[in-house]
Amino acid sequence: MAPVELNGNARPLGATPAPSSSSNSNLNAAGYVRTSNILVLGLRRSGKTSILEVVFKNLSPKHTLYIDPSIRIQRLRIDSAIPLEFWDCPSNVALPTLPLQQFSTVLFVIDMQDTFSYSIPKLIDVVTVMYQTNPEINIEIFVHKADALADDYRIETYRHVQQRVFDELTDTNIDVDSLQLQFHLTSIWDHTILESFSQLVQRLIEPLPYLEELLNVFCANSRLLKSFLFDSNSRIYVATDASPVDGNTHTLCCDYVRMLSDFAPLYCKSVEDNPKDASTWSNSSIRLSPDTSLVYWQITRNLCLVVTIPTDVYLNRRGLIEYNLVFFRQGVQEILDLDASERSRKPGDSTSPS
Ligand SMILES: Nc1nc2c(ncn2[C@@H]2O[C@H](COP(=O)(O)OP(=O)(O)O)[C@@H](O)[C@H]2O)c(=O)[nH]1
Ligand SMILES: [Mg+2]
Repeated sequence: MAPVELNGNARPLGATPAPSSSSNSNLNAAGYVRTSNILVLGLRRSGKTSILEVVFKNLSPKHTLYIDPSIRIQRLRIDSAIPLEFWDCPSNVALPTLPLQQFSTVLFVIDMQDTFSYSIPKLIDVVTVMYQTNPEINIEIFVHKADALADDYRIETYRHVQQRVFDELTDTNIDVDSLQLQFHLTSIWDHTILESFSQLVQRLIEPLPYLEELLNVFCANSRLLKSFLFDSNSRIYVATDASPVDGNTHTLCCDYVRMLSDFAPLYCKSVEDNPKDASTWSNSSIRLSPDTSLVYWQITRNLCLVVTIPTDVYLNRRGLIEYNLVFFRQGVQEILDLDASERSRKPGDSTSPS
């Protein structure tokens, strides 16, 4: 069986460049899984713990006022499309005491309300040390608490921070052109934090091009307007199709996932017992306007797909779309299984996954 395009041509989703699969459901049995470790740094009170609590523990932003200052490193393990581990460090952590070669990303948080006289020199020190350890490390700079500044001043300050960081980096012996450095303007009070985290996590997902290609084919075959593959708990999107991300659509999709996740436990029983039985997975749709609908499908235990679609297409072709969805879900599962089996191989183990 092959998925069907709504314009009539059958086109197997399997024709995407997805790698062949090893469907191994017991990957952790050997006790080894390579996680992607993210070092979270910044000055005291810059907002590090708040960010992690809001994104991964669904803490309401207003409750971050009561978070105690971190006095020791707190490790937060997240099982999303890939296993992640965040190391939330107090501001006085000594970098040489950490296993620096284990980190694939540094997330550095700068408080926008700050004078930057301490935060930027500290950032430059961190980048210098991390670059010496691993020149390919991803440096993600969250210029944070954007909500606290007025619109005009916010953009000006954001540019000023970027300029100062680049100026100071050119005075070091780092090859700035080869540095994997990204700036994000963030606030826990809006969806910028989710958008920025999505970009951070996507850079760590090795099979991302395959997931994106699956989404592109699914969108084209099913006449979807926009699609996001979300991590259901955090509402980070782990992949999206090639069409541009519009902030309003993203916000709408995030809110929909949040609303459904909040209500789901009241009405449905857990699918943990039989995670591969698609008949028990949830789905939901809502008509946003006469012309556009929003549709949600659970894809795996942790992932869900949220799409915008012309309402008439959804009403008239729902059967075909859900037929295509079967292949999409299968493709996603195969890609994740393969990635998981790669991650369960010990370093230096040359045997290919079975
Ligand atoms: N206005 C505003 N305040 C924030 C934001 N993020 C965190 N905060 C506040 O910053 C303070 C310090 O946060 P905390 O997470 O403890 O900082 P940490 O020391 O870097 O872990 C708290 O009072 C938070 O409410 C934000 O996006 N906007
Ligand atoms: Mg903290």
